Amino acid sequence: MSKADDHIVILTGAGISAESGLGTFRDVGGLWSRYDWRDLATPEGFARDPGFVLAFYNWRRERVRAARPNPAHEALARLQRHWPGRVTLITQNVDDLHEQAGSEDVIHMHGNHLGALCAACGHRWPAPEAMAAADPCPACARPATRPDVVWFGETPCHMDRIGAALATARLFVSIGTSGTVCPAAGFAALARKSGARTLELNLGRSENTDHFDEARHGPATDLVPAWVTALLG
Ligand code: BV8
Repeated sequence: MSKADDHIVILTGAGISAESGLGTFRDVGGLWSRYDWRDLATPEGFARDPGFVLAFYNWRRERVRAARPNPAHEALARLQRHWPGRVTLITQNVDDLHEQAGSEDVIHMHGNHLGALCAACGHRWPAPEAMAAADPCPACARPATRPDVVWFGETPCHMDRIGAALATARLFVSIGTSGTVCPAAGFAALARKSGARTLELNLGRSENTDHFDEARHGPATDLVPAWVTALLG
């Protein structure tokens, strides 16, 4: 593949940031094996105990601040710079390591934790270092501050853009995701339906490895730079 009209669509998950020291969700010792996602990643959990949820996201925001992009993030930024065709980068991650590596126009379908959202009026603003439930919204002044991330049962962001990208993909590549969470878990099958070739780069078999024409298993910092170098020749 090297034609200028070849559109590559990439989906990343927590696994691409694992070697930057950020935890994944469903691996052994992952976040959802230590905390109950119903308490921390649902609107109901936030309504029950906003302080607990905000403390969790403050802690994760602090860890992202200390993290640096790894060679897998850097390789994708290199691909975006040098590939003659379109590259659409979709991430389920709420960290900003793709942007720190130089990637542009990253589609954060589950939001991004550098943003704050008012649960009352929908106003968005840059997240403070530490978010507190009593923080007044800069627009409506009501104490309804929450992280600008998508929780379970909420609608993912940019789904129109994502659907349009999957419909014109020639190659769909999934990197570092367990293929557990919908609708992202269905993207490979959608891309395939539009005639795309599908490739999985993941530490191990994901829940939807069978949706892929090819699967390479190993650490992202090995697989992704090698794949990008081979693609760019
Ligand atoms: C939606 C918040 C409708 C942000 C997260 C029953 C009840 C309720 C809901 C549902 C239900 N059944 C289905 C649903 C829908 C639900 C869902 O899918 N639930 C599943 C779990 C059953 N989905 C939703 O609710 C979504 N909304 O469906 O709305 C809709 C749909 C379409 C259009 C309009 C409306 C919203 C989902 C968002 C949930 N938000 N977190 C945050 O705090 O981060 S969940 C969490 O999971 C994160 O967002 C994360 O991004 C996401 C996916 O996880 P992964 O990234 O894949 O991480 P994981 O740990 O699972 O896997 C890591 C992988 O990396 C592993 O495979 C591992 O092997 C690999 N790896 C590890 N190290 C490395 C590596 N790979 C390479 N190199 C390494 N070094």
